[in-house]
Amino acid sequence: GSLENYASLFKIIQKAKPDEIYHLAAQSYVASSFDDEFSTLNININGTHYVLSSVKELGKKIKFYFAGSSEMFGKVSTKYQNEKTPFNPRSPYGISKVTGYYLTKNYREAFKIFTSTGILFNHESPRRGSEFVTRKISYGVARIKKGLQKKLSLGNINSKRDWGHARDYVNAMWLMLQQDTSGDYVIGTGKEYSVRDFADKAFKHVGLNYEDYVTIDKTLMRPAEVDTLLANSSKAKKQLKWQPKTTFENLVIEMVESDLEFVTKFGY
Ligand code: F7E
Repeated sequence: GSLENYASLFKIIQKAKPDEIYHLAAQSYVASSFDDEFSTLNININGTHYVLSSVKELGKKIKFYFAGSSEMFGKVSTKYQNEKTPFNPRSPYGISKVTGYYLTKNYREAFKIFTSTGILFNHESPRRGSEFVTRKISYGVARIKKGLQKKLSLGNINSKRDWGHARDYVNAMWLMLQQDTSGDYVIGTGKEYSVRDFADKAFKHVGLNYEDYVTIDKTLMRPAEVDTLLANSSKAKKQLKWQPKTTFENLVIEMVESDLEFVTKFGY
């Protein structure tokens, strides 16, 4: 199916007769959303609306999960963000997710459909695409260690994120749809590290110093940056009994180890 095509989504949902829908599909790369605002807004907003509308039209008791994002908080004025923190998005991507959040909420309130939004902070793993900074670093470190690359160019290495492991976060999504009532949940680790910290740990893991390899490329800086994001997941911990299991250190090591294995096996 295509998020740009209501009929295709409707037909798939009609045919599959799902009990639960996890709507994760989107143009999810924040930097690209500045280059092509129109596609990002069209795909992310209309795509979400099409899935929600199909659920409503099909009249089945489908539980719906919407992938919200910490990018909805954007430029924050509080150290920690929870479900009550005001949204202040800084990118077309963030704006599209705020709209998706309100669409999801409105279908819950107006049509009594079980719809929940997970406001997920950055979640990483070896499966992350290399356009995102964590995988760019882990892959770059592996290539540098194996002599395939000399330098790693990055943008704003001072920006801070609450990085968790995708495996833990998928578990949170599933838990949200196993509840008796729907709602919104902030999902993060409650710990914050900079891009620089990630690079430092990743290079250290293979016995190198990031300062000898990282170069700063100003063209990788965003027109409007989100400097810091840090989750307060008390609601999820209490209501979903959810706890993140992977530490930042283990996340970095898992990603670097996986890329070392990849580079050794395929040679690129
Ligand atoms: O950037 C900085 C960059 O592209 C993280 C998506 O899954 O999480 C993700 O969004 C930070 C930013 O992820 C480079 O400026 C420095 O401050 O890995 P990212 P993101 O923008 O935080 C949220 C929760 C989502 O919902 C999104 O879909 O790292 N940074 N140097 C860089 N970022 C990239 N990509 N490349 C660099 O070279």
